[in-house]
Amino acid sequence: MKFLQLASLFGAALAVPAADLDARQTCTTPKLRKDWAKATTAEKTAYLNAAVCVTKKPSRLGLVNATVQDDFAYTHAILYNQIHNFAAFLPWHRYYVMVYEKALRDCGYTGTAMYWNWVNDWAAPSKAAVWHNVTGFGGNGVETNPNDIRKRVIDGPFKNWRPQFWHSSVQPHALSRDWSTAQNGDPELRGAFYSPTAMVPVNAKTVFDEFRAALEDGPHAAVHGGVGAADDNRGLGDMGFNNASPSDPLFFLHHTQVDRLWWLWQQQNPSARTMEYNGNSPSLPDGSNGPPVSLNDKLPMGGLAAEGVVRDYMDVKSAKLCYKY
Ligand SMILES: [Cu+2]
Repeated sequence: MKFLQLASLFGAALAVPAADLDARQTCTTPKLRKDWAKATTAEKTAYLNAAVCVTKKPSRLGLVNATVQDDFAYTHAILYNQIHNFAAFLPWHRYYVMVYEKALRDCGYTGTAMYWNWVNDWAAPSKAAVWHNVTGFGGNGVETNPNDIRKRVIDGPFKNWRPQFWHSSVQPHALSRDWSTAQNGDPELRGAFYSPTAMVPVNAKTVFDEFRAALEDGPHAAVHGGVGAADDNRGLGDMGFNNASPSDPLFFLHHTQVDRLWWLWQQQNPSARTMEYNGNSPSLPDGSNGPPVSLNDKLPMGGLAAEGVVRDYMDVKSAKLCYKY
């Protein structure tokens, strides 16, 4: 704004038109990220075509027999302890989803990341639009190989997709999902853990790192486990308790929703919360608390993209992000 005032004062004396500077340095037209359930068939098809393309393009990191999708899973797996269970979880995954959105664009997509609003689907998550076999990501996995405990996804656009990584090791396998079933008191796909009622105490947190912990450990973990692991101890699907969970393209709809919930929390008090960042870094090897986090902390992205700085990924309308929900 200050610049525009100067521009009007000095008028023609300026060498660079104000509009050009705005486009480079600020976010003037944030792109809207949509709810998968409300997107049109054409929008879903465009997204899925690009997402399939990402699972077919050769690795840019030079990983053997791997694709760009594997690059994402690998990067998430090797950085795992630097990006989970403390404050960086939220800005790191915000940046990471943006890098994936760029990968979709490299595959011809012109839209934005989309989200699975699982809060709306909590009562019957298996009926969610994201599982559709044509306009979604395919459904639950089934046992197709008695020698493999994983359950293979056999419908939808990713039925032939073979991720390279399982946890942090090379272990080529068919994309797998193993929805938790409504048994033994465990609700279908763990829906009760991300119902509107379950979200109340999460959204009521008033300190950033308490909100982050409640969101990460509660609904975020429930969706990973609900989609990817009927058995917590083994993890039978890619989305389950698996460092390489981004092998399932659905990961990015899940994490865009996590990102949106953070944004909604920030919007409850934007002036205080947009740049609110606190808590401790991971514990040190001797077991003592890590140092307090800072907005100047780095966000490593492996070879996927340039290293980021937390402060650039706090505000969705920052120059590096520029989107809205
Ligand atoms: Cu993660």
